[in-house]
Amino acid sequence: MKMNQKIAVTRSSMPDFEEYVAEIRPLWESRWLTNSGEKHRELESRLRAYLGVDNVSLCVNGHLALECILEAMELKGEVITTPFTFVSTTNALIRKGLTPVFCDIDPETYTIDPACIEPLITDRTTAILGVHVYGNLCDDERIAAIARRHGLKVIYDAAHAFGVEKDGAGALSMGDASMLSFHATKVFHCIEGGAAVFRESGYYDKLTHLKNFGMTSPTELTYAGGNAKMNEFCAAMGLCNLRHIDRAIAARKRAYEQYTARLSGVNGLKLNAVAPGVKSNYAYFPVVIDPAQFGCTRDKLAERLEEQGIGARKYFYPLTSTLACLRGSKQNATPVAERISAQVLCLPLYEDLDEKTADAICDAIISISER
Ligand code: T4K
Repeated sequence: MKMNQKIAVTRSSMPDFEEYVAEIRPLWESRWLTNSGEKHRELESRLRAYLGVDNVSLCVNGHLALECILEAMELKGEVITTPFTFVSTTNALIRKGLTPVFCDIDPETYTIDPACIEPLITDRTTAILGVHVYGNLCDDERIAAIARRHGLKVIYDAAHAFGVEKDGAGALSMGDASMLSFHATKVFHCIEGGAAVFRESGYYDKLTHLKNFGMTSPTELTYAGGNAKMNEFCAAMGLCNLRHIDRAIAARKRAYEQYTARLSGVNGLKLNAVAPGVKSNYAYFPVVIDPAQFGCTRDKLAERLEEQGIGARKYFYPLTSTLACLRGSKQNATPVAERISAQVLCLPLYEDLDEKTADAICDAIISISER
């Protein structure tokens, strides 16, 4: 069956139009459109309360938030990281003059495998950069223990982990710093946006200057900073979306559970598991296809779904260790990451994915597997 309308892998949540207009109306009066205005300050303070962290600094997007974090921490040398992520994570390291050292991933959570980290540590290693991919949390306890033993910093790319908690503690309480993405495709979005979250307030202050050209006052040019500030229109969108975030996550949960119920018996299809004690945000619905059992490869499944108007996406293929600028440099073997990257497919998941559409997507997958 072909869908009447193409179904994309995701679809931005939108507040009521009038609500957004009411939120931005004061900007016409104040003419204050950016540079840490009222909306920016209010969103930072509301996010601190919602996420339960003190040092949240809003940025223009998640990518630059991560670059600013690396800059604020003055990291040098090698950083142990995962190749199974959106290319932004690895690009941020390279663009800040750091060498990414790729570590394999855990076959269940798809996050950096702590058992593989220690053999990769050299005297040039300064940090570990994990990614809470799909909102699955890294094993912070084991990572923190390794970091303590070797005097390393721990940073998390938490682009997918907005609002995720483990045993009542927020994902952002992990590590020395975390980056959040508020891109239009994320569970919580500001059209474009992101944030840097720090354990230490000193880094927060520094990042606040770094994202505004490194000026500590109009006449003090302290750091060679760039421009990574969030504007007032994006902050206003964030304020609206934050009011409805619990409803958005509940709607995603419903669709997620529907997929789980319908697809859990399908041969050769491995579903993502929410770990015990974790409050998920249901950001993505990745499935891993074992072609021998499922009856066709991930690529074939993606192609057949596409023919029926279903836009599932290969998040994340290829591995970021295949980046052109890294070719020729020695790479560690990451066999689990390679396998998952070749077999994973993210199914459409968004707030207003209705029951009928989710059912039709499941029907399509089941019928492809039975062919
Ligand atoms: N780290 C990780 C682990 C990340 O996943 C990301 C971003 C980052 C870092 C960097 O954060 P940001 O700097 O972006 O804040 C998308 C997003 O652009 C990107 O933000 C996201 N990860 C990545 C996983 O996905 P594309 O190239 O797949 O997006 P695109 O344009 O194909 O959009 C996918 C679907 O989303 C569309 O088919 C329809 C829907 N969509 C898209 C847009 C742009 C909407 O509904 N509304 C929209 O405005 O990268």
